[in-house]
Amino acid sequence: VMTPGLVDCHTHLVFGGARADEFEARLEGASYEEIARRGGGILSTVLATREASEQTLFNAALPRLKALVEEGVTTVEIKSGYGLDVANELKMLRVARRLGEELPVHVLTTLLGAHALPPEYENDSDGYIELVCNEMIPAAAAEGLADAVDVFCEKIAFSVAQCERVFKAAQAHGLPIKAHAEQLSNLGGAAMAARHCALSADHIEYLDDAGIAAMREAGSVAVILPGAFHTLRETQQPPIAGLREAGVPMAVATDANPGSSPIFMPTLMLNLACTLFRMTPQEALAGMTANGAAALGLKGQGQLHEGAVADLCVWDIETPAELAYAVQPGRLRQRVYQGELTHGR
Ligand code: DI6
Ligand code: FE
Repeated sequence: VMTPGLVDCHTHLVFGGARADEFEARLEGASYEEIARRGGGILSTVLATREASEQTLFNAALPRLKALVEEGVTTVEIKSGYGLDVANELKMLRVARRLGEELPVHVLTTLLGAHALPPEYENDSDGYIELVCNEMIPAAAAEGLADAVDVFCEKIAFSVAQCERVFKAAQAHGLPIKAHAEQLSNLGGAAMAARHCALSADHIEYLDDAGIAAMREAGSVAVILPGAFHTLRETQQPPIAGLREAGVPMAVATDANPGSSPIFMPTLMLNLACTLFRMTPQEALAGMTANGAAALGLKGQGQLHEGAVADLCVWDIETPAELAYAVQPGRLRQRVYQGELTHGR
């Protein structure tokens, strides 16, 4: 079976440290939210990422990206969001750009400065949002380091109003926007993002009908992230049937990150999207090809047709549905990137 090269449109592949301790704490009953509130979670990765040199971060991220590439990914998005100051956010984005120069994969970078509140801004989240808007976004734009800007709109992160400020600053610098929204609660972040013509709203387990309507209207892609749902043992399902009925395009991505989705296996996400959320294997595959591309502003890519970009995978399977059906690494027979054979013969 030949498919377009896989598009993983949502990852946090660049980070310092690891969070197995937090995994254990959650198994003993602590929630993701509780761990974040006591200074663990994203903030523990921030400390490790700030301490790491650019080279250390690059060396750590390279095998993660290799794992994706060896499973057929030809386009990947990599977010910052563990630096949370200008220098460290730019450092992360530089590492992401370098990764794309090192391996045969198209890397798009996303500035996620508004991911969590750094300790030095405790009790001053508006002050931090000003830093993101007035310094971080302009610096990333000036150096050409960001292809998009993302936010984490959540009670443990930033409010809808704060995220809206970030979006306005991004758009003033000509950068497209996207949002982590409705992951742990329904704040209306996805609808607000849609009103600003966001490329995508991601996670969206708690998305309501008004959010679906706003996304349909704006043409925003719904990025479904079953790895985080699985890892955090969540129970609130994203509204797949409603999205399907409304015709909102659905993407599927790994959300590969050290906390909520330490999973670096794209085809497993196809399987989880089907088993956990009852997406069809065809929807899941479209989610990691054409709709993943659309979530990155690459409309028309991630497709097989004459004249399309020659990013292709040939798999040792008999039908496309098998890609989602079996959890089985090693089925990629050939990988073609920009017309060049990069795997197999
Ligand atoms: N939601 C996520 O799933 C990632 N970021 C976010 O806002 C998780 C990041 C982490 O836990 O390190
Ligand atoms: Fe994420």
